[in-house]
Amino acid sequence: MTDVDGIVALATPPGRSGVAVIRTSGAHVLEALAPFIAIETLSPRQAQLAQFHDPDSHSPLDQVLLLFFPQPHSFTGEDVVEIHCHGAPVVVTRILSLLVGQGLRPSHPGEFSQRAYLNGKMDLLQAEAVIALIESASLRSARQSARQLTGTLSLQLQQMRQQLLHVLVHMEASLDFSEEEIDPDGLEQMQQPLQQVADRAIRLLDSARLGQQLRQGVEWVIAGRPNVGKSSLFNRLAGRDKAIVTDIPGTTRDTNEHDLLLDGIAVRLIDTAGLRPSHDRIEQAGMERTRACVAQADGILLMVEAQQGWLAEDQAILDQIESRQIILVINKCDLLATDEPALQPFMALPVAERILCSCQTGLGMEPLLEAMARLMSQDGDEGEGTVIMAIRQQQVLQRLLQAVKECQGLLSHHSNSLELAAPPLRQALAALGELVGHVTNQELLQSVFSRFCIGK
Ligand SMILES: Nc1nc2c(ncn2[C@@H]2O[C@H](COP(=O)(O)OP(=O)(O)OP(=O)(O)O)[C@@H](O)[C@H]2O)c(=O)[nH]1
Ligand SMILES: [Mg+2]
Repeated sequence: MTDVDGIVALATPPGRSGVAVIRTSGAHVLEALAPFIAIETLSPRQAQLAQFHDPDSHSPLDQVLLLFFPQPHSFTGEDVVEIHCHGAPVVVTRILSLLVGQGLRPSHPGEFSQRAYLNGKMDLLQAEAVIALIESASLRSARQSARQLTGTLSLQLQQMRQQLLHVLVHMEASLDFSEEEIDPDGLEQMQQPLQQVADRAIRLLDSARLGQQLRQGVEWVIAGRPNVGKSSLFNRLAGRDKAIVTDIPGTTRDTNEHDLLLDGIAVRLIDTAGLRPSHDRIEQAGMERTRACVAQADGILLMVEAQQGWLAEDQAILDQIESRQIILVINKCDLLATDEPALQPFMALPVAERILCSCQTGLGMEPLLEAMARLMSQDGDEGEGTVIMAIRQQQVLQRLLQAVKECQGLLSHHSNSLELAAPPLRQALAALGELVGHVTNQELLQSVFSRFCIGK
Protein backbone atom coordinates (compact mmCIF):
# COMPACT_ATOMS: atom_id res chain seq x y z
CA MET A 1 0.00 0.00 0.00
CA THR A 2 1.55 3.28 -1.04
CA ASP A 3 -1.25 5.57 0.03
CA VAL A 4 0.62 8.00 2.23
CA ASP A 5 -1.50 11.09 1.83
CA GLY A 6 -2.28 13.06 4.96
CA ILE A 7 -5.39 12.00 6.80
CA VAL A 8 -7.56 13.69 9.40
CA ALA A 9 -10.36 12.54 11.67
CA LEU A 10 -12.20 13.33 14.84
CA ALA A 11 -10.86 10.78 17.33
CA THR A 12 -13.40 11.46 20.08
CA PRO A 13 -17.12 10.64 19.80
CA PRO A 14 -19.15 13.17 17.83
CA GLY A 15 -21.40 15.54 19.71
CA ARG A 16 -20.93 18.25 22.31
CA SER A 17 -18.13 17.69 24.81
CA GLY A 18 -15.60 19.55 26.93
CA VAL A 19 -12.74 18.66 24.67
CA ALA A 20 -12.60 17.03 21.24
CA VAL A 21 -9.48 15.51 19.73
CA ILE A 22 -8.76 15.83 16.03
CA ARG A 23 -6.04 13.56 14.80
CA THR A 24 -3.91 14.03 11.70
CA SER A 25 -1.23 11.82 10.23
CA GLY A 26 0.98 11.83 7.14
CA ALA A 27 3.99 13.44 5.57
CA HIS A 28 2.31 16.78 4.91
CA VAL A 29 0.33 17.45 8.05
CA LEU A 30 2.55 20.29 9.19
CA GLU A 31 2.15 22.08 5.86
CA ALA A 32 -1.60 21.57 6.04
CA LEU A 33 -1.69 23.13 9.50
CA ALA A 34 0.61 26.04 8.70
CA PRO A 35 -2.09 28.50 7.54
CA PHE A 36 -3.94 28.14 10.86
CA ILE A 37 -1.37 27.78 13.61
CA ALA A 38 2.19 28.86 14.25
CA ILE A 39 3.83 25.54 13.47
CA GLU A 40 7.38 26.82 13.77
CA THR A 41 6.97 26.87 17.55
CA LEU A 42 5.81 23.25 17.73
CA SER A 43 8.15 21.09 19.78
CA PRO A 44 7.91 17.31 19.64
CA ARG A 45 5.86 15.46 22.24
CA GLN A 46 5.03 18.55 24.29
CA ALA A 47 1.57 19.86 24.88
CA GLN A 48 1.40 23.36 23.55
CA LEU A 49 -1.32 25.97 23.81
CA ALA A 50 -2.07 27.74 20.52
CA GLN A 51 -4.63 29.86 18.69
CA PHE A 52 -6.31 28.21 15.75
CA HIS A 53 -6.89 30.97 13.19
CA ASP A 54 -9.79 30.97 10.80
CA PRO A 55 -8.72 32.70 7.57
CA ASP A 56 -12.27 34.00 7.09
CA SER A 57 -12.26 35.88 10.36
CA HIS A 58 -10.00 38.24 12.27
CA SER A 59 -10.50 36.54 15.61
CA PRO A 60 -9.21 33.05 16.42
CA LEU A 61 -11.56 30.12 15.89
CA ASP A 62 -10.54 28.37 19.07
CA GLN A 63 -7.81 28.09 21.64
CA VAL A 64 -6.37 24.61 21.19
CA LEU A 65 -3.79 22.30 22.68
CA LEU A 66 -1.40 20.78 20.18
CA LEU A 67 0.63 17.61 20.37
CA PHE A 68 3.22 16.92 17.70
CA PHE A 69 4.76 13.45 17.26
CA PRO A 70 7.39 13.54 14.50
CA GLN A 71 7.85 10.39 12.47
CA PRO A 72 8.88 7.66 13.15
CA HIS A 73 8.12 7.97 16.87
CA SER A 74 4.37 8.24 16.62
CA PHE A 75 1.40 5.89 16.74
CA THR A 76 1.26 5.58 12.96
CA GLY A 77 5.00 5.92 12.36
CA GLU A 78 4.28 9.11 10.35
CA ASP A 79 4.16 12.74 11.46
CA VAL A 80 1.15 13.00 13.73
CA VAL A 81 -0.40 16.18 15.09
CA GLU A 82 -3.27 16.01 17.55
CA ILE A 83 -5.44 19.06 17.98
CA HIS A 84 -7.36 19.19 21.25
CA CYS A 85 -10.05 21.77 20.71
CA HIS A 86 -13.25 22.60 22.55
CA GLY A 87 -15.93 20.05 21.83
CA ALA A 88 -18.42 22.27 20.05
CA PRO A 89 -19.62 20.49 16.91
CA VAL A 90 -19.43 23.72 14.88
CA VAL A 91 -15.80 24.28 15.86
CA VAL A 92 -14.86 20.66 15.16
CA THR A 93 -16.57 20.69 11.78
CA ARG A 94 -14.91 23.98 10.83
CA ILE A 95 -11.42 22.77 11.77
CA LEU A 96 -11.96 19.52 9.89
CA SER A 97 -13.14 21.28 6.76
CA LEU A 98 -10.29 23.80 6.87
CA LEU A 99 -7.78 20.95 7.08
CA VAL A 100 -9.49 19.05 4.28
CA GLY A 101 -9.26 22.27 2.28
CA GLN A 102 -5.50 22.05 2.75
CA GLY A 103 -5.37 18.59 1.20
CA LEU A 104 -5.82 16.29 4.17
CA ARG A 105 -8.26 13.48 3.48
CA PRO A 106 -10.95 12.32 5.95
CA SER A 107 -9.66 8.97 7.19
CA HIS A 108 -11.32 5.61 6.75
CA PRO A 109 -12.24 3.58 9.84
CA GLY A 110 -9.09 2.11 11.35
CA GLU A 111 -6.79 3.90 8.96
CA PHE A 112 -4.51 5.24 11.69
CA SER A 113 -4.04 1.72 13.06
CA GLN A 114 -3.62 0.31 9.59
CA ARG A 115 -0.79 2.74 8.96
CA ALA A 116 0.74 1.79 12.31
CA TYR A 117 0.65 -1.82 11.17
CA LEU A 118 2.04 -1.09 7.70
CA ASN A 119 4.85 0.95 9.22
CA GLY A 120 5.79 -1.90 11.54
CA LYS A 121 4.57 -0.17 14.70
CA MET A 122 2.52 -3.18 15.69
CA ASP A 123 1.60 -6.57 14.31
CA LEU A 124 -1.85 -7.69 13.28
CA LEU A 125 -2.55 -9.30 16.64
CA GLN A 126 -1.83 -6.06 18.41
CA ALA A 127 -4.03 -4.17 15.96
CA GLU A 128 -6.83 -6.60 16.76
CA ALA A 129 -6.17 -6.05 20.46
CA VAL A 130 -6.73 -2.33 19.90
CA ILE A 131 -10.19 -3.03 18.47
CA ALA A 132 -11.01 -5.44 21.27
CA LEU A 133 -9.85 -2.90 23.87
CA ILE A 134 -12.04 -0.17 22.43
CA GLU A 135 -15.00 -2.53 22.23
CA SER A 136 -14.51 -3.96 25.73
CA ALA A 137 -17.73 -4.31 27.65
CA SER A 138 -16.00 -5.23 30.89
CA LEU A 139 -12.79 -4.45 32.74
CA ARG A 140 -11.69 -8.06 32.44
CA SER A 141 -11.95 -7.97 28.70
CA ALA A 142 -10.17 -4.60 28.58
CA ARG A 143 -7.33 -6.02 30.66
CA GLN A 144 -7.04 -9.04 28.43
CA SER A 145 -6.88 -6.85 25.33
CA ALA A 146 -4.35 -4.52 26.94
CA ARG A 147 -2.21 -7.55 27.69
CA GLN A 148 -2.38 -8.64 24.07
CA LEU A 149 -1.50 -5.12 23.03
CA THR A 150 1.84 -5.51 24.77
CA GLY A 151 2.56 -8.44 22.48
CA THR A 152 2.16 -11.48 24.79
CA LEU A 153 0.41 -13.53 22.13
CA SER A 154 2.82 -12.40 19.43
CA LEU A 155 5.69 -13.59 21.61
CA GLN A 156 4.18 -17.04 22.07
CA LEU A 157 3.60 -17.37 18.34
CA GLN A 158 7.16 -16.27 17.71
CA GLN A 159 8.37 -19.13 19.90
CA MET A 160 6.14 -21.59 18.05
CA ARG A 161 7.58 -20.32 14.80
CA GLN A 162 11.12 -20.94 16.04
CA GLN A 163 10.18 -24.49 16.93
CA LEU A 164 8.67 -25.17 13.52
CA LEU A 165 11.66 -23.63 11.76
CA HIS A 166 13.91 -25.89 13.77
CA VAL A 167 11.97 -28.90 12.52
CA LEU A 168 12.05 -27.65 8.95
CA VAL A 169 15.80 -27.12 9.01
CA HIS A 170 16.25 -30.59 10.44
CA MET A 171 13.96 -32.05 7.84
CA GLU A 172 15.70 -30.37 4.94
CA ALA A 173 19.11 -31.44 6.19
CA SER A 174 17.89 -35.04 6.38
CA LEU A 175 16.36 -34.79 2.91
CA ASP A 176 19.85 -34.47 1.49
CA PHE A 177 20.45 -38.03 2.61
CA SER A 178 17.09 -39.22 1.45
CA GLU A 179 18.32 -42.63 0.39
CA GLU A 180 18.83 -43.65 3.96
CA GLU A 181 16.12 -44.21 6.52
CA ILE A 182 16.14 -41.42 9.07
CA ASP A 183 17.39 -42.51 12.47
CA PRO A 184 14.99 -42.62 15.46
CA ASP A 185 16.93 -39.91 17.27
CA GLY A 186 16.52 -37.53 14.38
CA LEU A 187 12.83 -38.34 14.24
CA GLU A 188 12.39 -37.64 17.91
CA GLN A 189 14.11 -34.29 17.43
CA MET A 190 11.34 -33.38 15.00
CA GLN A 191 8.39 -34.95 16.82
CA GLN A 192 9.05 -33.23 20.11
CA PRO A 193 8.86 -29.60 18.99
CA LEU A 194 5.89 -30.49 16.78
CA GLN A 195 4.06 -31.84 19.81
CA GLN A 196 4.91 -28.74 21.82
CA VAL A 197 3.53 -26.51 19.09
CA ALA A 198 0.37 -28.63 18.86
CA ASP A 199 -0.12 -28.49 22.65
CA ARG A 200 0.26 -24.76 22.66
CA ALA A 201 -2.15 -24.30 19.77
CA ILE A 202 -4.70 -26.46 21.61
CA ARG A 203 -4.32 -24.40 24.79
CA LEU A 204 -4.79 -21.19 22.85
CA LEU A 205 -7.84 -22.57 21.05
CA ASP A 206 -9.30 -23.63 24.40
CA SER A 207 -9.16 -20.00 25.47
CA ALA A 208 -11.11 -18.86 22.41
CA ARG A 209 -14.51 -19.50 23.98
CA LEU A 210 -13.60 -17.38 26.96
CA GLY A 211 -12.30 -14.81 24.51
CA GLN A 212 -15.63 -14.77 22.77
CA GLN A 213 -17.45 -14.39 26.07
CA LEU A 214 -15.19 -11.52 27.06
CA ARG A 215 -15.75 -9.90 23.70
CA GLN A 216 -19.46 -10.38 23.24
CA GLY A 217 -20.75 -11.23 26.68
CA VAL A 218 -22.97 -14.24 27.33
CA GLU A 219 -26.68 -14.90 27.44
CA TRP A 220 -28.35 -16.70 30.30
CA VAL A 221 -31.99 -17.56 29.77
CA ILE A 222 -34.43 -18.26 32.60
CA ALA A 223 -36.79 -21.00 31.46
CA GLY A 224 -39.35 -23.28 33.07
CA ARG A 225 -43.04 -23.98 33.56
CA PRO A 226 -45.42 -21.05 34.07
CA ASN A 227 -45.68 -19.63 37.58
CA VAL A 228 -42.52 -21.22 39.01
CA GLY A 229 -41.07 -17.76 39.69
CA LYS A 230 -38.93 -16.95 36.62
CA SER A 231 -39.87 -13.29 36.51
CA SER A 232 -39.40 -13.04 40.26
CA LEU A 233 -35.84 -14.32 39.85
CA PHE A 234 -35.27 -11.95 36.95
CA ASN A 235 -36.38 -9.01 39.09
CA ARG A 236 -34.22 -10.13 42.01
CA LEU A 237 -31.11 -10.33 39.83
CA ALA A 238 -31.97 -7.09 38.03
CA GLY A 239 -32.40 -5.41 41.39
CA ARG A 240 -35.77 -3.90 40.51
CA ASP A 241 -39.29 -4.78 39.41
CA LYS A 242 -38.69 -4.88 35.69
CA ALA A 243 -40.95 -7.82 34.78
CA ILE A 244 -44.59 -8.27 35.79
CA VAL A 245 -45.11 -10.90 38.48
CA THR A 246 -48.54 -12.35 39.27
CA ASP A 247 -49.86 -15.64 40.55
CA ILE A 248 -51.57 -16.23 37.20
CA PRO A 249 -49.71 -18.85 35.14
CA GLY A 250 -48.77 -17.43 31.76
CA THR A 251 -48.10 -13.88 32.97
CA THR A 252 -44.95 -13.29 30.92
CA ARG A 253 -45.41 -13.19 27.14
CA ASP A 254 -42.61 -11.05 25.73
CA THR A 255 -39.04 -11.71 26.71
CA ASN A 256 -37.40 -9.27 29.13
CA GLU A 257 -33.69 -8.51 29.15
CA HIS A 258 -31.30 -7.16 31.74
CA ASP A 259 -27.54 -6.67 31.42
CA LEU A 260 -25.22 -7.23 34.34
CA LEU A 261 -21.52 -7.80 34.92
CA LEU A 262 -20.53 -11.08 36.49
CA ASP A 263 -16.91 -11.84 37.24
CA GLY A 264 -15.82 -9.36 34.60
CA ILE A 265 -18.04 -10.85 31.91
CA ALA A 266 -21.01 -9.00 30.46
CA VAL A 267 -24.07 -11.14 31.08
CA ARG A 268 -27.43 -10.65 29.42
CA LEU A 269 -30.18 -12.18 31.53
CA ILE A 270 -33.40 -13.05 29.70
CA ASP A 271 -36.76 -13.76 31.32
CA THR A 272 -39.10 -15.80 29.15
CA ALA A 273 -42.69 -16.96 28.87
CA GLY A 274 -43.32 -20.22 30.76
CA LEU A 275 -43.51 -23.34 28.61
CA ARG A 276 -46.71 -25.45 28.64
CA PRO A 277 -49.28 -26.73 26.14
CA SER A 278 -51.59 -23.83 25.36
CA HIS A 279 -54.18 -22.81 22.77
CA ASP A 280 -53.85 -19.11 23.53
CA ARG A 281 -52.30 -17.53 20.43
CA ILE A 282 -50.51 -14.80 22.34
CA GLU A 283 -49.05 -17.30 24.77
CA GLN A 284 -48.00 -19.55 21.91
CA ALA A 285 -46.17 -16.64 20.28
CA GLY A 286 -44.44 -15.96 23.61
CA MET A 287 -43.37 -19.58 23.89
CA GLU A 288 -41.95 -19.46 20.37
CA ARG A 289 -39.72 -16.64 21.58
CA THR A 290 -38.74 -18.67 24.61
CA ARG A 291 -37.65 -21.57 22.43
CA ALA A 292 -35.64 -19.30 20.16
CA CYS A 293 -33.88 -17.78 23.21
CA VAL A 294 -33.18 -21.20 24.71
CA ALA A 295 -31.73 -22.42 21.43
CA GLN A 296 -29.12 -19.67 21.26
CA ALA A 297 -28.39 -19.22 24.97
CA ASP A 298 -24.94 -19.78 26.43
CA GLY A 299 -26.49 -21.00 29.66
CA ILE A 300 -29.93 -21.86 31.00
CA LEU A 301 -31.39 -21.27 34.42
CA LEU A 302 -34.00 -24.02 34.45
CA MET A 303 -36.45 -23.21 37.21
CA VAL A 304 -38.61 -25.66 39.13
CA GLU A 305 -40.63 -25.56 42.32
CA ALA A 306 -39.15 -27.24 45.39
CA GLN A 307 -42.45 -28.50 46.79
CA GLN A 308 -43.59 -30.06 43.54
CA GLY A 309 -40.47 -32.08 42.87
CA TRP A 310 -39.51 -33.05 39.32
CA LEU A 311 -42.62 -33.19 37.12
CA ALA A 312 -43.19 -34.67 33.68
CA GLU A 313 -43.69 -31.08 32.45
CA ASP A 314 -40.23 -30.15 33.72
CA GLN A 315 -38.75 -33.15 31.96
CA ALA A 316 -40.47 -32.11 28.72
CA ILE A 317 -38.76 -28.72 28.96
CA LEU A 318 -35.37 -30.22 29.81
CA ASP A 319 -35.71 -32.45 26.74
CA GLN A 320 -35.93 -29.35 24.57
CA ILE A 321 -32.70 -27.86 25.90
CA GLU A 322 -29.48 -28.63 24.13
CA SER A 323 -27.24 -26.32 26.12
CA ARG A 324 -24.55 -28.09 28.12
CA GLN A 325 -24.69 -25.37 30.75
CA ILE A 326 -27.83 -25.81 32.76
CA ILE A 327 -28.27 -24.66 36.31
CA LEU A 328 -31.33 -26.12 37.98
CA VAL A 329 -32.86 -23.39 40.11
CA ILE A 330 -35.12 -24.94 42.74
CA ASN A 331 -37.38 -22.08 43.77
CA LYS A 332 -39.93 -21.42 46.52
CA CYS A 333 -37.85 -23.22 49.14
CA ASP A 334 -39.55 -20.99 51.71
CA LEU A 335 -42.66 -23.14 51.26
CA LEU A 336 -40.86 -26.35 52.26
CA ALA A 337 -41.18 -27.83 55.70
CA THR A 338 -37.79 -27.47 57.37
CA ASP A 339 -37.01 -31.15 57.37
CA GLU A 340 -37.94 -31.81 53.75
CA PRO A 341 -35.02 -33.16 51.65
CA ALA A 342 -35.23 -30.40 49.07
CA LEU A 343 -32.51 -31.55 46.69
CA GLN A 344 -33.35 -35.22 46.61
CA PRO A 345 -35.89 -35.35 43.75
CA PHE A 346 -33.40 -33.57 41.51
CA MET A 347 -30.16 -35.41 42.19
CA ALA A 348 -30.27 -37.71 39.16
CA LEU A 349 -30.83 -34.93 36.61
CA PRO A 350 -28.11 -34.19 34.06
CA VAL A 351 -27.49 -30.57 35.02
CA ALA A 352 -24.27 -28.77 35.86
CA GLU A 353 -25.41 -27.29 39.18
CA ARG A 354 -28.44 -27.36 41.52
CA ILE A 355 -29.26 -24.29 43.58
CA LEU A 356 -31.93 -24.06 46.30
CA CYS A 357 -33.48 -20.65 46.37
CA SER A 358 -36.43 -18.50 47.22
CA CYS A 359 -37.15 -15.40 45.26
CA GLN A 360 -39.44 -14.42 48.11
CA THR A 361 -36.77 -14.36 50.82
CA GLY A 362 -33.66 -13.91 48.67
CA LEU A 363 -32.24 -17.27 49.69
CA GLY A 364 -29.73 -18.71 47.24
CA MET A 365 -29.08 -15.62 45.12
CA GLU A 366 -25.36 -15.40 45.91
CA PRO A 367 -24.75 -19.14 45.36
CA LEU A 368 -26.63 -18.87 42.07
CA LEU A 369 -24.45 -16.01 40.80
CA GLU A 370 -21.35 -17.88 41.95
CA ALA A 371 -22.47 -21.00 40.07
CA MET A 372 -23.00 -18.96 36.89
CA ALA A 373 -19.55 -17.40 37.23
CA ARG A 374 -18.04 -20.81 37.91
CA LEU A 375 -19.53 -22.30 34.75
CA MET A 376 -18.38 -19.37 32.64
CA SER A 377 -14.81 -19.48 33.86
CA GLN A 378 -14.65 -23.22 33.13
CA ASP A 379 -14.64 -22.23 29.50
CA GLY A 380 -10.89 -22.00 29.31
CA ASP A 381 -8.65 -20.48 31.93
CA GLU A 382 -6.23 -17.73 31.26
CA GLY A 383 -3.39 -20.27 31.55
CA GLU A 384 -0.43 -18.53 30.02
CA GLY A 385 -2.20 -15.24 30.44
CA THR A 386 -3.31 -15.23 26.84
CA VAL A 387 -6.82 -15.47 25.51
CA ILE A 388 -7.63 -15.68 21.84
CA MET A 389 -10.00 -12.79 21.27
CA ALA A 390 -10.68 -12.61 17.54
CA ILE A 391 -12.49 -15.13 15.37
CA ARG A 392 -9.83 -14.73 12.70
CA GLN A 393 -7.15 -15.79 15.17
CA GLN A 394 -9.19 -18.83 16.11
CA GLN A 395 -9.67 -19.89 12.49
CA VAL A 396 -6.01 -19.54 11.56
CA LEU A 397 -4.93 -21.40 14.71
CA GLN A 398 -7.22 -24.27 13.77
CA ARG A 399 -5.56 -24.47 10.37
CA LEU A 400 -2.15 -24.37 12.02
CA LEU A 401 -3.05 -27.21 14.36
CA GLN A 402 -4.39 -29.32 11.53
CA ALA A 403 -1.22 -28.85 9.50
CA VAL A 404 1.01 -29.72 12.45
CA LYS A 405 -1.01 -32.86 13.14
CA GLU A 406 -0.80 -33.89 9.51
CA CYS A 407 2.94 -33.42 9.60
CA GLN A 408 3.20 -35.47 12.80
CA GLY A 409 1.13 -38.26 11.28
CA LEU A 410 3.23 -38.41 8.12
CA LEU A 411 6.45 -38.47 10.12
CA SER A 412 5.35 -41.34 12.29
CA HIS A 413 3.97 -43.46 9.46
CA HIS A 414 6.46 -42.77 6.71
CA SER A 415 9.63 -41.89 8.52
CA ASN A 416 11.60 -42.58 5.37
CA SER A 417 9.75 -40.13 3.18
CA LEU A 418 10.39 -36.74 4.62
CA GLU A 419 9.34 -35.00 1.40
CA LEU A 420 5.74 -35.79 2.29
CA ALA A 421 5.96 -34.13 5.70
CA ALA A 422 7.56 -30.91 4.50
CA PRO A 423 4.51 -29.33 2.76
CA PRO A 424 2.17 -29.42 5.80
CA LEU A 425 5.00 -28.02 7.88
CA ARG A 426 5.34 -25.13 5.47
CA GLN A 427 1.56 -24.63 5.69
CA ALA A 428 1.80 -24.46 9.46
CA LEU A 429 4.53 -21.84 9.19
CA ALA A 430 2.45 -19.89 6.70
CA ALA A 431 -0.49 -19.96 9.10
CA LEU A 432 1.70 -18.52 11.84
CA GLY A 433 2.86 -15.80 9.50
CA GLU A 434 -0.73 -14.99 8.66
CA LEU A 435 -1.66 -14.79 12.33
CA VAL A 436 0.96 -12.21 13.18
CA GLY A 437 0.46 -10.46 9.86
CA HIS A 438 3.78 -11.22 8.18
CA VAL A 439 1.90 -12.64 5.25
CA THR A 440 -1.17 -10.67 4.36
CA ASN A 441 -3.40 -9.80 1.52
CA GLN A 442 -5.48 -6.72 0.93
CA GLU A 443 -8.73 -8.49 1.68
CA LEU A 444 -7.53 -9.62 5.09
CA LEU A 445 -6.33 -6.14 6.01
CA GLN A 446 -9.60 -4.69 4.86
CA SER A 447 -11.57 -7.10 7.01
CA VAL A 448 -9.49 -6.42 10.10
CA PHE A 449 -9.26 -2.66 9.92
CA SER A 450 -12.75 -1.87 8.68
CA ARG A 451 -14.04 -2.91 12.11
CA PHE A 452 -12.28 0.03 13.75
CA CYS A 453 -13.91 3.34 14.44
CA ILE A 454 -12.96 6.44 12.51
CA GLY A 455 -10.01 8.22 14.08
CA LYS A 456 -8.33 5.09 15.43
N1 LIG B 1 -43.66 -18.46 48.20
C1 LIG B 1 -42.97 -18.08 47.13
N2 LIG B 1 -43.62 -17.58 46.08
C2 LIG B 1 -42.90 -17.19 45.01
C3 LIG B 1 -41.51 -17.32 44.96
N3 LIG B 1 -41.09 -16.86 43.76
C4 LIG B 1 -42.19 -16.46 43.09
N4 LIG B 1 -43.29 -16.65 43.82
C5 LIG B 1 -44.66 -16.37 43.45
O1 LIG B 1 -45.02 -17.20 42.37
C6 LIG B 1 -45.93 -16.55 41.48
C7 LIG B 1 -45.41 -16.57 40.07
O2 LIG B 1 -44.23 -15.80 39.99
P1 LIG B 1 -43.66 -15.29 38.61
O3 LIG B 1 -42.31 -14.73 38.90
O4 LIG B 1 -44.63 -14.45 37.93
O5 LIG B 1 -43.52 -16.67 37.85
P2 LIG B 1 -43.15 -16.93 36.32
O6 LIG B 1 -42.37 -18.19 36.28
O7 LIG B 1 -42.50 -15.73 35.76
O8 LIG B 1 -44.54 -17.15 35.65
P3 LIG B 1 -44.96 -16.98 34.11
O9 LIG B 1 -44.55 -15.62 33.67
O10 LIG B 1 -46.42 -17.14 34.15
O11 LIG B 1 -44.30 -18.07 33.36
C8 LIG B 1 -46.08 -15.13 42.06
O12 LIG B 1 -47.24 -15.09 42.81
C9 LIG B 1 -44.86 -14.97 42.92
O13 LIG B 1 -45.07 -14.05 43.98
C10 LIG B 1 -40.84 -17.86 46.09
O14 LIG B 1 -39.63 -18.02 46.17
N5 LIG B 1 -41.62 -18.24 47.14
MG1 LIG C 1 -42.97 -14.51 34.21
